[in-house]
Amino acid sequence: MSPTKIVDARVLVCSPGRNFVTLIVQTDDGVMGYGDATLNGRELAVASYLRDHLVPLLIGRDPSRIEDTWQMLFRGAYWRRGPVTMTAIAAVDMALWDIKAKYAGMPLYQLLGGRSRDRMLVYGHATGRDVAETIDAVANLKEQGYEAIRAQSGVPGLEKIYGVSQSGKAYEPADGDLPTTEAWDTAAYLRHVPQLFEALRVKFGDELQLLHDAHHRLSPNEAAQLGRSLEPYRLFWLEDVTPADNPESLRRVRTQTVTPLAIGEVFHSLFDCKLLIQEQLIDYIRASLVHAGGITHWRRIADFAAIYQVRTGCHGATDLSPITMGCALHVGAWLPNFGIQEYMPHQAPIEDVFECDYRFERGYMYCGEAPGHGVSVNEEAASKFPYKRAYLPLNRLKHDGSLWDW
Ligand code: CS2
Ligand code: MG
Repeated sequence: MSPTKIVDARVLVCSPGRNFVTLIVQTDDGVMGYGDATLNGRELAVASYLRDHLVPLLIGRDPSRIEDTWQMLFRGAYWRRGPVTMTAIAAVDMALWDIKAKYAGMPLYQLLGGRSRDRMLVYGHATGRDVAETIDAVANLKEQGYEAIRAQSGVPGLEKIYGVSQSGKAYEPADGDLPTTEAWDTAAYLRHVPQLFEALRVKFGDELQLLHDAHHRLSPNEAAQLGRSLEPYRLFWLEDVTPADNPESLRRVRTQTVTPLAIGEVFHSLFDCKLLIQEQLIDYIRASLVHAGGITHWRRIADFAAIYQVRTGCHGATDLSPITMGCALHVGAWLPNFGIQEYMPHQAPIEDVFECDYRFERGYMYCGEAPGHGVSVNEEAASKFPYKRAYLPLNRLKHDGSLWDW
């Protein structure tokens, strides 16, 4: 059976614990496709882009023409790229792949070329206000079977820092109604991180894969210093050392350290990561399916990366909805150069709204066998969780209050 046309496309904004934007596309014979359109802290801009500008273009189209629709939305708009545009296009793309796979009666990975692996290695987040708390958090994840763990800890002298929850609950990358402010001190951070990893290696030995995220806060020279000082602890990767705007910064870092580098959660397209991949300045590309144009564009990034021996490490923070995770796992099951998948479990009451057929077990994730990407949304349940404005925090230098990279 082949679908003929799209009869409805609606945008759902809900906040079951945090904000998510979902595009629901429906065909004339009632098949539904779901796409994630969540851009943390700027959710309504994407909702409007979809409702006001893309939905009118979708009604009446043949949903099986995924490539042509992608080309129309990307090249046809004249104004290309940018996080809002690429997130909106991604939502349409995911929904259309979901529909195609449902018509085929196959799980999405089959349409992409079938399985290359049985399961996807994931890394979890261990955070603590100090080294001792981070050690406990790592021990807890190890206990759950994680083989790869990202470790972040509070830095002495800094009250609050990226990735570390103050409440003792899981860290959520979103603040309240208005942003809070964190204070930053690069020298204190550079002194502290090697001590954290020294303590972790002493405690857990050599086998555990350890990762760390510097969240775009260092200059190329500082990043090179950090990479070198972490070499004895053999990280799986060091993430986002410098701001992603200047890819050529990584040239300096790369020649100064052999610590593996990962970057890309703020990238929107292949054009953002082309130089990094081509010059082999990174080991892992971390763009997300939702912010980099969906399955159609993301697999082009991954294929391009494969030529240069760069593997993938898809962004998987809780500000991406389960739909993005479902798609990432199907792509991961097929992708020859898959590296690892980030996994931050969503918190309750998200399971009231999103139904997912993927699962986590002892350090790995498994995508389901249901036709499509395996994630759907209960619209009635979603309506009980209205949108709540929420911002990411701001970061300012501790000594003079000037704004710094977040
Ligand atoms: C992050 C995110 O997962 C990561 O590596 O750096 O938590 C990031 O801060 C958020 O996705 C921002 O929305
Ligand atoms: Mg990150």
